[in-house]
Amino acid sequence: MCGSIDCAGKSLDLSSPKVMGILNVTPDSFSDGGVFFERGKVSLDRVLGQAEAMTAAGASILDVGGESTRPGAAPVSEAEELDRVIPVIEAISQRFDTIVSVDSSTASVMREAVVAGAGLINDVRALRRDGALVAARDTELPVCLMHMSDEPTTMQNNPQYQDVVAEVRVFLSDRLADCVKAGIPEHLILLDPGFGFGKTAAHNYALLAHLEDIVSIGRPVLAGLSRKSMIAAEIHRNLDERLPASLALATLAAAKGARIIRAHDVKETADAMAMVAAMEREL
Ligand code: 7PJ
Repeated sequence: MCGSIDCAGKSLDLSSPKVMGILNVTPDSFSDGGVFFERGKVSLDRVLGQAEAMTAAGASILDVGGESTRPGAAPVSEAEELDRVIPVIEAISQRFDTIVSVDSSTASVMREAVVAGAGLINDVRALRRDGALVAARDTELPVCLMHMSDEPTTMQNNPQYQDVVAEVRVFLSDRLADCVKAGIPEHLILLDPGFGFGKTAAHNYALLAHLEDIVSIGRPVLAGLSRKSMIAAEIHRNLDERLPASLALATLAAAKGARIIRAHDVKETADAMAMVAAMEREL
């Protein structure tokens, strides 16, 4: 059972599963790219409207990202990433009590994000970029370490594992140990198997089937399954038709012990998590 984590003064209670709402301030994310852009610039009004709606719908965390990590996405410059996310983090944290996480692998973005009011770092590269580990440690924020083999540009080119669950488990426990050795307190670390990042549909379903093996590392697990292509591999649905399957995957992950579900559809996902919480009260 997970307790609470301090996110820059805001408490995140993980005794029941929580929803992280996705706020992509990118022009090119795979399912919601460009929705907050107006004439090539991020529209703060639009982002704040969405932040308010997600908060009202039950999001415990809002995940602000300025780099698209969809397969084959073009890399973004550091200056562009700072420009996209820092004003958004600042604006949201000034107005809402919801915890803001910064979805970034870039050291300077992490350092500026904490000043702007971020309460959590979400790094799909698990602090492997130059300077990221030290930057994350210096912020004293909780950090989510995600498994990704390779880089987004090439990660879906024939991903191969002998035993995907064992390999992801070893990666995450080694990374956890490295980060603790580098000075990040263990109680501030979350883990994520990285659904869809350098994995076939079968790899993703194997990770879901054996999610307990990731949970058993002993840190809270975050799962991002919302609208992902593992759904389309089974049922050929367009992005806007993947909500029921996304809720099923979120519910399965939470029932297997995931404590944070990263989702586009916050209200529906929060309702699903309330059902998991109700069941867990009787365990
Ligand atoms: C994830 C993420 C995920 C974490 C993205 C998408 C692709 N961060 N960022 N876990 N996915 N921690 O939204 O589908 O699964 S971007």
